[in-house]
Amino acid sequence: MADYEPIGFVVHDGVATITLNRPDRLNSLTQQMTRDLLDAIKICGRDDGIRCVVLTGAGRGFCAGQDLAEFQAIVGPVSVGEHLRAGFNRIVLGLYELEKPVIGSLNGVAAGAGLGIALACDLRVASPKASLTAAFIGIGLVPDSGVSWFLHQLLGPARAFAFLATGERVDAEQALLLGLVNQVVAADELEPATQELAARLAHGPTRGLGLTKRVLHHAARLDLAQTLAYEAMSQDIAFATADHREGVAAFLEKRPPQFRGE
Ligand code: LHQ
Repeated sequence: MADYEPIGFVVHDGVATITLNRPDRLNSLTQQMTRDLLDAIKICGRDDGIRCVVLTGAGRGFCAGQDLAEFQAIVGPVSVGEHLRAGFNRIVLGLYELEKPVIGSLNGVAAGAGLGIALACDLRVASPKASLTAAFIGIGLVPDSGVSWFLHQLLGPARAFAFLATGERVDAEQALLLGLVNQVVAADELEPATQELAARLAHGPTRGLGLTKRVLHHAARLDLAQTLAYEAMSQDIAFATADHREGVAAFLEKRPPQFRGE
């Protein structure tokens, strides 16, 4: 397996844990990190042994978005749009489209593109030390990395605009109230609570979970009739899995199911 320096990548018992690892810069993203993160996401997609992905940050930040110092040095030959298309857009879509559950374990601040990456995860567990800010407006930019899309979905247009226009930094409890995170746990509980949730998901019916993710994504942009059709089509696929048969057998035999992700 590749040796990731600016990011950690550990696989244990079906759970891949990716750790953004530039703590002195709040894990702001360099080109190297972006490439390594894309590699790690690709491995997570291809390896059937990985059944849940955890994304977290080392130190006191989750991810402060683009490394602004590095960007000063690289912008010019490469436009901002090209930079986004080649990097952050692929990270965000990669996480979103991964047909496995992805947990964002928010240890600290998520800002700018780092917020986009956090919101591209399916679930967010936060420490009280976590905070969320769009940050773009602070440097005169518009939201990128999917932040406008996710906030529109999670907050609705008015609250999304307020959050984006003010660059407000919300703490974990506010984020919970707003529905931006699923759960807040004590700082020293973040890792065990995240890994416990990840282990549960990694022992789940992986195809069913991946399809559930896909069905929800389609429901966000289809009308009811189209969603019903898409659900029915997806159910044909889920119905044909070994995990479905195991789930029914376990129910009838009154025992816990042993899902194998098949
Ligand atoms: C950083 C960063 C950082 C470098 C903290 N870069 N050093 C797309 C395309 C093109 C261009 C631009 O970007 C994008 C997408 C984006 O992501 S745009 C948004 C970029 N991110 C930001 O604007 C956030 C900048 N950071 C901040 O506003 C604050 O650092 C936050 C609110 C995240 C955290 O504040 P504090 O907790 O007070 O920490 P701090 O500011 O003291 O940061 C700690 C260190 O990390 C500090 O360095 P120092 O040498 O003074 O200890 C910061 O300079 C460094 N750092 N973010 N993005």
